[in-house]
Amino acid sequence: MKSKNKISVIGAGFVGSAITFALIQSGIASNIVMVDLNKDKAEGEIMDLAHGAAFVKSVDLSAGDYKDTADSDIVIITAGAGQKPGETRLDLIKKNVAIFKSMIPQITRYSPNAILLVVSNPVDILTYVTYKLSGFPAKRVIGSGTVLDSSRLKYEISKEFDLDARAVHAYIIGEHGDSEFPVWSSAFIGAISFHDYCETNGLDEEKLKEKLSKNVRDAAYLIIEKKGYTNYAIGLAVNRIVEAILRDEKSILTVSTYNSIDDVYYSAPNIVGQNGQVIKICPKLTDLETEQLENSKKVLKEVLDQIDL
Ligand code: 6V0
Repeated sequence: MKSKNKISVIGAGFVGSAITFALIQSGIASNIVMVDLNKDKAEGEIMDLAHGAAFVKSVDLSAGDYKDTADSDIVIITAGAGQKPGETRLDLIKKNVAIFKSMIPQITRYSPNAILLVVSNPVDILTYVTYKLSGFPAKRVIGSGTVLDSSRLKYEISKEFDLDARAVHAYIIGEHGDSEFPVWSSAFIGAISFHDYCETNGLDEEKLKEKLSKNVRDAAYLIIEKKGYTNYAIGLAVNRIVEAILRDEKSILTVSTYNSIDDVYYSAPNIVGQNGQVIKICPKLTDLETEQLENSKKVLKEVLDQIDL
């Protein structure tokens, strides 16, 4: 690991703050800069976080402007507008694309060698937009994608089977959104396939798959219904991606990456290291899963076709 790791977090809202909190706890960064249109918000968050100095590893925290993000190793983008009443999903996307058009040139001007890690939603669309606007190689522009959703799936399986979530290997792939789906054919509990585990334990596999998939798909909606937003688990997920990059771990994470054949960003298991994406290593899919992935790409392409870049 390099002796100095500089990370900039753009957007000091619920998500940007939770990510920064997770980064501070993990001690992975030596320097974190927060930028927000609302300067007071960024300053307030940084002051609050900085007062934990006595309990965490040394880290230089500041709120600033784009020039203060210069030479970042990673720039995490969480800024974005929220959906207003009466606004369609497409209106919101167009508004966020406009925000990205103003933000990305300022980020790339000061950190031409950074890895850009997009978290703002719709994450696959905005990661594509960031790739196009930045002119960076695709491997250095990645989205948090379905890293959080895969963690939700591992959690659901682990609760069902009363196991450690870290013993579960299972992926949600495709769009980070309604068309995402679990790759059940390559889900493993330790070294035992999900299918074999269900069979050995006399469980109704199809019923379980349906229940667990639904719980993952509904998770964000349910949390938003109850508390208005989601932030802590995405904070931990982004910290995990940052660790994989800065430590050059070559970890396998379902980040959103570019597919040049279809000209679209979507999530699949990817090896992640110090240069960003190393390679996509999507498992062999069943016919149904292939169909689901094609549908997910189609959903994303249809949105991209309606955006002017
Ligand atoms: P929030 O609390 O409204 O924060 C957004 C912040 O962005 C605010 O502080 C704004 O001031 C700031 N902002 C707006 N425009 C600009 C700009 N031009 N430059 C700098 N800052 C700006 O939202 P929250 O933090 O809850 O969510 C942020 C984004 O993350 C949203 O798009 C969410 O949908 C998305 N999430 C993505 C997840 C994922 O898994 N990818 C998970 C949760 C949320």
